[in-house]
Order: sequence, then C-alpha cells, then structure tokens
Amino acid sequence: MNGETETAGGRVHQGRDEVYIDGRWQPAAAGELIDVVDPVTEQVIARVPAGDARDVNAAVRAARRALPGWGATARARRASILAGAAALMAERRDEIAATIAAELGAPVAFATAVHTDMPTAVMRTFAELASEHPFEERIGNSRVFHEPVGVVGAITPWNYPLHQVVAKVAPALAAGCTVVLKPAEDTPLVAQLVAEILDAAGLPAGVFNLVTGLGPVAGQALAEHPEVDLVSFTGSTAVGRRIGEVAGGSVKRVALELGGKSANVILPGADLARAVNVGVANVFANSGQTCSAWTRMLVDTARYDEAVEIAAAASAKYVPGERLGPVVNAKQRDRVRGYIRKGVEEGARIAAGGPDAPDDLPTGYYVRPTVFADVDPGMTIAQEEIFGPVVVLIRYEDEEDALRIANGTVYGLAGAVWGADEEQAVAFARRMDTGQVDINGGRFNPKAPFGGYKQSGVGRELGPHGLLEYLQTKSLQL
Ligand code: TXE
Repeated sequence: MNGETETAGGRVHQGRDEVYIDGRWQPAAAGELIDVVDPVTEQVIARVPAGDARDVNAAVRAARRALPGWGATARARRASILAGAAALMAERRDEIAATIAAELGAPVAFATAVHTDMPTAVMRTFAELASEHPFEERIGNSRVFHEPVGVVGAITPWNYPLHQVVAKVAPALAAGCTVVLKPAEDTPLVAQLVAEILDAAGLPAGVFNLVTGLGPVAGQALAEHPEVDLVSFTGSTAVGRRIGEVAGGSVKRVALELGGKSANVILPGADLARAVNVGVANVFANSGQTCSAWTRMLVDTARYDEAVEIAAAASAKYVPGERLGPVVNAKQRDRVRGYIRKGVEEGARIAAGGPDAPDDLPTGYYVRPTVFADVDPGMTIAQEEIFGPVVVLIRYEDEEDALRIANGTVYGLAGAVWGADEEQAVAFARRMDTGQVDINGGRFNPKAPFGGYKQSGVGRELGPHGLLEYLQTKSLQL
C-alpha cells in the first residue's frame, strides 16, 4: 500500500496479503485481513492476512515434514544459512529500519541502531553457535547427544518486532528445529521481511513458516496444536499464564518471556548524575516499551530530592515526536495514561510529564515522558508493568531496605546496580531475585542469557543458554 514511502533512505515494506508456508507465499484460508497502522500518523499503511487454525495447521504440518531433513543437516550448513541471513539483514538494514519505524512508530535512528542492528548481531551469534556448540558430550561411560526439540511454535510481541522474532527463530534453526511463527498483529511487516530473508538465504521449504493473525485465533491455535513440541512465547504475563496451562495440558515444552518491573538501585557512593541520566534513558528508550526497563529507580533518602531534580531535567530531552516516539496503539496509550492517573490518585507526585496529551502533535499515540516522585513501593505504579515512558523514584533508608524494595514485586526480569565499589554492587546484585543486572551501566552482550526469575518467565534466550532451550538430551550408556 505505501510501498513507495521512504523513511531516511529506507523503503517501508508494503506488506503481503499472504502467509508463508512450506517455502511458498500463499493466500490464507479465510481471506480476511488485519490493518497495520502507523502509530505516528494513525493511518493504515498495509494489510496482512488474519490467519486461522487452518493456516496454523498447514504450517505445522509443513514444519513437521521438514523436521527430519533439517535436524539431520550438517551443522556447518545450518551455520552458513544463518550467516547468510545475517548478511542479508545487514544489506537490507535501511528497509528493515524504515519498516519498524513505520509499524511501531520508533524514531528512525533508534529503529536502525537498536531495532535492526541488535537482532542482526544476534543472528550472527547463532550462526557461530550452530557450528561451535558441542552437540555431543561424553560423561563417564555415556555419550550424550543434544538433539532438536522438534517443531517450535513462536509467538512474539510488538515491542521489539525483529529482535523478539530473531531471539526465537535463530536459536531454533541453529538447534535443528523447524518453526511456525505467529508475530504480533501490530507489527507483522518486519516478520514478513524475515521470511523473505530466510528464503533468500537458502533455508529449505517448511523449515520456517509464518502465519500472521490475531492472538486468540492464530496464536491460540499454535499454542494448542498437538504437533508442536515447544511453544516459545514473549508477551504479557496474563497470556503467558494461559499458554503455560495449555502447553501443560498437552505436555509440550514451554518457554515464557513475560513482564518486568525492574529496579535501578543507586547505592549511596554511586555517581548520582550518571546513574539517574542513564536510568531515565533506559526507561524512555522505545517509549518505555521494554520488558527489561528499569522502571523503578531506588535512591537513598539523603540524595533523593537531587535525584528527582536530575530525572525531571533529563526527561525534558525526550520531546514527543522527536526523540520520544508514540506507543504502539491507542489501547496502550490509554492504558499508560490510566496508570499515570492512578499514580496521582494514590498520592504520588508528578515531577515531570503527566496524563495529558503532549501539545502540538495533531496525530500519534503519544504519552508525555513522566517522572513520579514520592512513590511508595506498594503503589500500583510501583508494582505493575506500565509499558510506557514512566519512571518512578522510590526512597530507601539503607541497603537492606533497598534490597527488600527491589525484590518486592512479582517480577524478576532485569535490573541495575550502581556503586562506587564494583564488588559491593556485584554483591548486592547477587542478592536480587532477578535474571540479569547491569553493573554501573554494563554493556549489552548478545551471548549473555536473558530471562526471568519469578513471574517474569521460564527459560532463557540468547547465547548458549538460549540454544539449550531448543535442544533435548539423549544419553547412550556404553
Ligand atoms: O500483549 P499480548 P499485549 C505486556 C505489557 C503490555 C501488555 C499488553 O505490559 O502493556 O503486555 O500487551 C499473542 N493465545 N507486554 O496485549 O496480548 C499476541 O497476538 C496465544 C510485555 O499486546 O500478550 C502477540 O503475538 N497468543 C511484553 C503476543 O501474544 C496470544 C511484550 C503478545 O501479546 C493470545 C508485549 C492467546 N490467547 C506486551 N493472546 C514483553 N515481555 O516484552 C494474545 N496472543
């Protein structure tokens, strides 16, 4: 539809009205389409098929047929196809970034540097792991083989539309599994580019299949399908819980990446300005739509007021429509603004931003970047995932108090600790009930395991640990 649209050098993928099954683009069974809306203009930019259980069934059958061949393919061949896919992603970088900018509303610079380059690096790491991973080991008198789990049903969200897809599809293919992907209905366009890229990289027919569609229809059909061996889901805790129940009922494996409410703990000796500025940037990036975002900032009482001032000043740099994009759709915008109102009702103080629409923007699902002060750890805004540009600052008395607050939610996905003494920060992080922590700023590592403690999920993504999710072991005693 808007195939001619240019965004900073990249052409926006126009969208196909077909699903990709068994190596072929083909019409979906029902012929119904889903509108894809640009969150900046609120205009429909493309339409993709609303696949249903029949399409899922055809895709799963194709994946099942392709499984023995792909599972037996030499690891060097699997590695070279994934490396080829990574090279094509790099080649089509501008188009991918423009497409993500259009369907998610992300500013082009962020869509390029983060949304596109990060999953390209992840694809490359799984090309390496496909050849380097020890798929066979010796334990005493046993030979232990790591074999593909089988057919994978991948269900992904819209917040990082390409990364979420690659974080599942790349390890699954590296492991020798075959895949049926059901991407989020808000952001299906870049998933279609993934299908084109894997096809062009020489992946055999049926190894990867794409069925776009609605969660409760196509997603549910995939989660329930008896021929799917593993469901890998990223999304809301509510849907994740249902998927866990359904998968448990048919005894299939399940990997769940769910919500978060991560703590950014600034210890008394830390560089306050840096910790607060990086912390604010961490939350407002991607308009707060990051499951691992450090949405609760914990500051000692003595420096709390100063931290609030720094955070409020930092938020001014996130001008809606410029550095700060909109949230993905009208429902999310209303939900986030509802949380901001709730924070005020419960007695927190708005230090910057607020629930109103930003000025001077005729269209777009924008939320003002919001900083809350005087937040009690028990308040709704300090307990529930908001998934918008909202950071809450909470006071603590001493380290034990900080630890109690940090661990005081149902989630445990990520976090940060800042301290003058790195060892002290590491010791604190070891006591946090959470899957990954950045110490004094950290640095993204595409091979480090990512995943949740507590209700943030089950299983790990990325690197060797991510690969293991898609393998099962067989031992032969000699
Ligand atoms: O998520 P859903 P939504 C959180 C975040 C956000 C909230 C709601 O707090 O505000 O969830 O977002 C598919 N069976 N996260 O409603 O519905 C759906 O089609 C099978 C955190 O968009 O969980 C999509 O592909 N699948 C998060 C995927 O699930 C179903 C990222 C995620 O959508 C289904 C996104 C069903 N019954 C939201 N219902 C993170 N962890 O990063 C929906 N789906």
